[in-house]
Amino acid sequence: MPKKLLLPGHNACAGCGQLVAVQAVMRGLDENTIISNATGCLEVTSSSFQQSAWNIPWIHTLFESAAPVASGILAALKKQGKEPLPHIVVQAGDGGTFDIGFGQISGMWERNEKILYICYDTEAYSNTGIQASGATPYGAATTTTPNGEKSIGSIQVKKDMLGVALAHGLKYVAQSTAGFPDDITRKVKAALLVDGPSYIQILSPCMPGWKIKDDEAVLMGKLAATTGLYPLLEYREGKLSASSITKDFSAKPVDEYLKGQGRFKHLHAEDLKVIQEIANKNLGKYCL
Ligand SMILES: Cc1ncc(C[n+]2csc(CCOP(=O)(O)OP(=O)(O)O)c2C)c(N)n1
Repeated sequence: MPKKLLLPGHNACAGCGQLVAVQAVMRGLDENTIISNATGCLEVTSSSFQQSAWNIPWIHTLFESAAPVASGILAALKKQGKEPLPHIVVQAGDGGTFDIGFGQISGMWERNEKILYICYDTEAYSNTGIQASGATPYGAATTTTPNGEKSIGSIQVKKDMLGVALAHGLKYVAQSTAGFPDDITRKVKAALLVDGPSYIQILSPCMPGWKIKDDEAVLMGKLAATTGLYPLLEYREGKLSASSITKDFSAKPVDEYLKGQGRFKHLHAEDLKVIQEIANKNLGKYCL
């Protein structure tokens, strides 16, 4: 039996989409792994003081420093002549990735180091009470973008972090969702084979943030992909090499994904049209 890298006993919400994704990531790694983990839900729920659910070397870093800490670990191990080098993995939420750690990630990618960066995208700062981040989608109500008489919630368009990663020349960039754990595990294994930096972004439904039921995280992860809003993607050497959107793909209407989530329930028909348009664009952009 392979060693379990994240043990039972963490205190994430029962049914947490991020934890489904994390367990799928861990199945793609092995015990020769060191993790640099930014502040956020995953860090808080897996390492309450005096306890840790981690069964491998794991370091909690400042919110903004997960990437440079990973670089430092790699540099130190190289200096020591460590062979084989462990897999160096960064884990962070979308707040730590799209916003607060953004500049430092760019520096790490510039250095062209063999580090796998995983972003668990809950589309908000979940741990501090669902504030909007650069990953929050159009129309979502958060505590900093509340809906109201004159507001539909967030009016920003989600930042294209995959595009940012590709612009740094990464040889492996992928996207998945907690609705497809085997896809996540496969992508982690593929990323580890690349000689250089890699980035995987995983949509991780959050029950309190999305206002969904405890058993709906995986369903929402599936619907995100099958509506075309969050397709499963893989780029190798800068080129789209795998996509859940193919020429004969027939997308479900976005309403099927949005209607089950409290964060979107205030939206009107004209707002849904805007979101449908975002999905339609994806159907063209990511079609293989
Ligand atoms: C520099 C800095 N700013 C803000 C905080 C407060 N803070 C701690 S966790 C957190 C939310 C993390 O959000 P995200 O990175 O999206 O991860 P999630 O909790 O959603 O998994 C915030 C804002 C902090 N610790 N450090």
